[in-house]
Amino acid sequence: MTLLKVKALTCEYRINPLGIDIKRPRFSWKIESDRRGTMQKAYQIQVANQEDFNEVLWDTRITQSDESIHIEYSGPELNPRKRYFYRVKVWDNFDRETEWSETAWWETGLLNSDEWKAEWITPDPDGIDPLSEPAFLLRKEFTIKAGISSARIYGTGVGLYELYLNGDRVGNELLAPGWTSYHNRLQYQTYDVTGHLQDGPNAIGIMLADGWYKGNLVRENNRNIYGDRRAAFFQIYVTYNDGTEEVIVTDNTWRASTGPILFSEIYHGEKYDARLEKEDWSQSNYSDQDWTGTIIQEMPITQLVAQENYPTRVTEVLNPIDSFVTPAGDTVLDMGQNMVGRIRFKVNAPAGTRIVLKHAEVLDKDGNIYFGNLKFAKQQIEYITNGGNTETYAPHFTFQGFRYVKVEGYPGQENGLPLENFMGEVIHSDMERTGEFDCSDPLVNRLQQNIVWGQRGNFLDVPTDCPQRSERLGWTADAQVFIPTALFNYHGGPFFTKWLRDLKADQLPDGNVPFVIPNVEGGMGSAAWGDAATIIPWTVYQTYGDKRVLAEQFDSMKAWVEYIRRQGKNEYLWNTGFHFGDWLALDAKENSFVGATARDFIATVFYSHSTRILRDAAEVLGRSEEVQEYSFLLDKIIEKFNHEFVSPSGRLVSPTQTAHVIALMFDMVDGKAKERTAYELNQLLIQNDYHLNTGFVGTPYICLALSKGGYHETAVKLLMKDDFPSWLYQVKKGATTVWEHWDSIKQDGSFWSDQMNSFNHYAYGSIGNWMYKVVAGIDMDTVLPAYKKIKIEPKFAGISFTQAKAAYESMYGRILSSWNLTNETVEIEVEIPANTTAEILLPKAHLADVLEGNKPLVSGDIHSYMETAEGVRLTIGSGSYHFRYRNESGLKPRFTEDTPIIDFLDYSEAVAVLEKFAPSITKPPAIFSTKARSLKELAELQEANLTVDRVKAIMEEVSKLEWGAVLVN
Ligand code: RAM
Repeated sequence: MTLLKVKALTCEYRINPLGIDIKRPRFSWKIESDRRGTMQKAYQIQVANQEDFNEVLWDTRITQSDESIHIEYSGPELNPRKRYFYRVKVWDNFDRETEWSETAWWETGLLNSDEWKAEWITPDPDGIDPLSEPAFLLRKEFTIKAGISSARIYGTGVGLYELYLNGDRVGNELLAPGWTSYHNRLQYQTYDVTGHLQDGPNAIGIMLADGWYKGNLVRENNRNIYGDRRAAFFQIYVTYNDGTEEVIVTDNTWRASTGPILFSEIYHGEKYDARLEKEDWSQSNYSDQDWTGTIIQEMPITQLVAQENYPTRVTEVLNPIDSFVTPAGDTVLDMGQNMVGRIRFKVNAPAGTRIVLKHAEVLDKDGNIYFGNLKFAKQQIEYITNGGNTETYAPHFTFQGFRYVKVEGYPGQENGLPLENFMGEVIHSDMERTGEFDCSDPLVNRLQQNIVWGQRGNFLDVPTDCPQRSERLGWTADAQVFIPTALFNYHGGPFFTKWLRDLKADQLPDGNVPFVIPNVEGGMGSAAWGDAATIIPWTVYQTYGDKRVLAEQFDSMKAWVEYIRRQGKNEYLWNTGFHFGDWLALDAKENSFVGATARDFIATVFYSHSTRILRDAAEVLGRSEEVQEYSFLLDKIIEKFNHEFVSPSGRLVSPTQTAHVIALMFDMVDGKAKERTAYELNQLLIQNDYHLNTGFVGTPYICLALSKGGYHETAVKLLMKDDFPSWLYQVKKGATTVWEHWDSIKQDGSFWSDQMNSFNHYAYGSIGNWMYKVVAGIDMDTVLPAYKKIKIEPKFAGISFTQAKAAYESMYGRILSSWNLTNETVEIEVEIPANTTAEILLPKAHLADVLEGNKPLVSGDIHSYMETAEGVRLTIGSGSYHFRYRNESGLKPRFTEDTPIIDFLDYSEAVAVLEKFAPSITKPPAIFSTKARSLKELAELQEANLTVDRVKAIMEEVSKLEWGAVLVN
């Protein structure tokens, strides 16, 4: 019996999605096989009304095809509010046939606006001031007959809501309905509440707060951006066993009140007086006599769309690692990680006790908690106890970005805080984790973790710049530079599909793109910012093979390129208008945010980049006229660019790192000019002792451009730098997320200006893409997107990396690339999912020398192989492979100042290593254990009385062994 199985069925990227309004949903699946080289030959999908598949609604029959992602439903028109079941079976190239997959389902939401019977309601202004701060409570009692078969709630609110039924919270989603371009698109959510209802009387309750809709956003006192009234819009469908149905909707029979939430704001936090809790307010038989009525609020419903993104949820709970009193006398909790979410705490105190939590990201150099960088955001939680019992509380309609929490008023805090009573709930869009990267360097691994934490903190329904200060906006460049990294770490299909629709909705009629999406800022039009309009759909398409996103966004992409084209006098250069330039680059003039790279240079490069993407998208979508049109435009832009910005001998007019980086990265130069650009870039880095000075525009691509231009060693050196400015500098300064500035904390421990200093900005985390793609070497042949044709080309460099490994869960399944270098051998492991093929490069390998699974290469599973100047190139089918060959890369873990210190676990292990590398040593010296990462650092640290001279002497000694352990006699 061999194994061939269809697994991981998804509909519109999701497992069993509830309440989607896509009329032709798409199915994807993965194939599990115990044979190498498995390809799908044919598939069959069946869709049925019932789980038993007795009546099949749509049957693709056996369809000869190797497609296993995004197969579009094309059966009879779908009904609203209905669950459909589907299953898949496949045949492979070994003539095997699978069983039917496990049955999966999706359920439609409301597919047309006329299915809405509800009204928008809000408290009667005669009873409750509609502009007042406290969160509203809305409730309604209703009676259900016996024999319910199912029940659903569809609903939404402006600003944010929480839903309750019969005293229980419904669902675990937070900050619903999420943030969109509200006037154009407002998401509604669907809840299966069958289990919440009971025969007889029931009650529904809704809490309603300001949120992004009408709370503070952007600048202080900038309120009511979308509207000044909160409102709710809900519809309950109860279906009975006999097929009859009952509908309960929001209307003016609902009752309204305020409750314990006196104030709740995204930036500022929440104020909650537990004494004002209305016990049982969402239960039946609660007396709401003293509540006020509700009125119908005239608001459109045509903007309603079913939830598109993954819901925002608590995805992890962190326990504080410490609490302490600062020199200024504040009692502070340390969560050990700069996180985004909220604190849940327990307390037992007399009624009326006021507990205040103030959240911050860092401590200043004196060890005091630092609130300066929050700008107007208060990030403050105030809780007033009800008294009597142990109370548990976490805020409802807000989130904080913090590692440290100043606690005031907690009973007995002068004797230390009971850590077990505090929990850090991490909150973000609940995406599937798809990528892992690790390597032999612990600081690089910490950087990778910081990048992931940066993504978690800033993927809270929209991709934001930062999660702590009074900003937290969907800055387009930040999202654009980070998306390649983001899509390695997490599945971002639904997340970006939603955001792109908002981008399209907020784009101006002339094609101009706002700085932030959803657009609450006003500004627009900068190069590298607006280009999110093309880069993001293209990256989503490449990563997931999602042609629909591309088709949906095509007009928006084109409008952006055409917008640029109309700017200024020269159709082929972009040298007018406002641009952020190489934002926050270190080659900026004193007191300027903008790096030295000429802004028209950057703008023209991005004009070309967007045009190329548009051309390629047109190609994918079969729009041949546009292919021609934009190929022509692209050629012209590149020609003009060379005329304007490149000297006849191939020198760039803008002599900065960033200019060289983007010219290389986006193929602006060719031939000799390209070689020279790469050479000059390398020179610029050598002159700068391998330190970068790039900003938002250059940083994401600097290592990619170096590796691509033939200077991979330089790229690695850049990453491995740990003094200012570098990625590892911040890691060494204790960062647990990625900073906005290279010097958010300066070398002397002081901070960059309060005005704009986020410790959780993912833009510079864009280096992650290079780590996955180049260091570990997981890439794709872009002609067949979504990793249908995988390319694995690891790149070794220096002794800093002796090992690297990346795994990525693609649409087809898991891809692995892992390599390990020793003095003698190179080992490379790869995993290729079924229904894909891969091209592998074994760098610096000789054919005669390569073993796969301990055997010489033979054709078969290995489709082809040949020796080239770079090494052995192979094409293989799916499966796991283990290659081994002699290390002739010239990259041996030899000994230098930067040699990592190997931590031996025990004495016998050390002896074994010594025996292996220095057979002549009979009596091994003592093993020195140190916190230093390299000898150089050890010398700096002067641990255990080791003077620099002593370290040097040891280095000499050890260098003979070609091994990096620190050994002292
Ligand atoms: C800052 C944001 C963002 C950047 C803009 C230009 O306010 O934090 O990172 O894109 O400026």
